[in-house]
Amino acid sequence: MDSIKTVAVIGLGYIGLPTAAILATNGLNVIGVDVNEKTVEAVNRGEVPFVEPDLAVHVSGAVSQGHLKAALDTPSADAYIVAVPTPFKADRSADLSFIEAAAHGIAPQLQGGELIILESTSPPRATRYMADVILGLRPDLSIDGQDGRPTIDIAHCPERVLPGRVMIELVTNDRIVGGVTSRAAERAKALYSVFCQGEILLTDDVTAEMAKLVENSFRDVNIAFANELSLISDKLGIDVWELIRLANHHPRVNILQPGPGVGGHCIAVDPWFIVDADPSNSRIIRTAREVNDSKPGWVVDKVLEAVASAEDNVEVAVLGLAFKPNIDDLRESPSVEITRTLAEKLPHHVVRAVEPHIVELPTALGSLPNVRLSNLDEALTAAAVVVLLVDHNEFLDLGERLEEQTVLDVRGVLSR
Ligand code: SAJ
Repeated sequence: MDSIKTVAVIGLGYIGLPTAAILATNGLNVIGVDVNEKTVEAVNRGEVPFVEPDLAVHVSGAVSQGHLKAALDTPSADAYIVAVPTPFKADRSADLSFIEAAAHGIAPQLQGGELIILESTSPPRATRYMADVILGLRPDLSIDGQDGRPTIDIAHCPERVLPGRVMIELVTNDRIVGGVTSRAAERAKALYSVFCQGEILLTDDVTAEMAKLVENSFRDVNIAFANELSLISDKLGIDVWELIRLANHHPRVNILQPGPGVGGHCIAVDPWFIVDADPSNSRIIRTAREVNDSKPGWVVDKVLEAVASAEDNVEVAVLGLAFKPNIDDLRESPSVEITRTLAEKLPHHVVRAVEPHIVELPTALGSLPNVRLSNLDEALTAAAVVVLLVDHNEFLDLGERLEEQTVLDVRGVLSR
């Protein structure tokens, strides 16, 4: 149906590079564009600038076959996929400056007939905003052929892959494709069909933007419910883990697990885009964010209470810094925030952080004189107060080794 032979992927991060590589290994000519010179050089050598299972073999194969190249400037192409960051600003609205910059790179290259897809997680109407920026720079083009102007097709196709399983989920997950026009959606579907074996579901651009945000908000709201139960249970003096286990025996109840708060750069961010789009109606979504964001502070207060009722200068062991089990990713991790706050509030106590997946503390912790990266044995021997923050496999069978210390089990590991 389509004559797409060359694709430019703007942004060679966790999503852009895997997408570029998989398109290239499926025979398309792909040029990856990034502002980071080191990333461009690494990809052109066939190397990968970050760790993701199976990505390296795809990139080196595609580069050596001549199907994948990287560049600093946006080239002319038949299709463009924009996969740049959309962080949130201090007022929690989305920062669209990277999308604007991508649009400025693409606009001068267009001749009419191109397909432009936004993949970045975006607030409602960001795709239309990108279209407006491009058409503002290129008034000779149009979306609908009005006044005989050549057309461009614009769609949103949010990524939904789980880090660590990207190369598998890119192929197997269903995808939502939202077109600014139905022709744009059909063309985007044809392009993703090159590698996606899941169902490709078509809708409009704003519904596609919201679908991605809603998926992550659904998780956030349900985790907030579990975190709220953990506070109420603590007040009532009952075990929240037992409570949830019992309630989940009901055929229509499935409560998630409480924890130290929500980490990562998706679930803790995306709900704010919905709140920003409609503040007065997003009451549950906003409250859920606030409940989850307040959980690290509650954990800190509990640890401070335990330390206050122990002898002077006891050491504190914090088990786990990653934002979820069995990974090394510390980004937006509530455990890092808890460890930092504890170290600041307890300047005369040693805080031992145990994180089997890292060899060096992140700067936020390494710069504090009383934080040490310790192995598990050292920490359990030295500390009188132990805080279990991440359910890494290494921490699942500690039962007998935690009998002497005061233990705060924030993940319910000991109740399993
Ligand atoms: N968490 C809890 N209790 C739970 C489940 C999770 O406290 O019962 C916490 C985790 O410990 C972690 C955070 O939530 O701190 C998020 O972890 P996660 O594994 O639920 O999700 P992410 O952030 O790694 O990936 C999510 C996924 N979205 C959904 O499951 C709806 C993924 O599919 C998306 O592609 C990704 O966000 C993204 O890029 O948006």
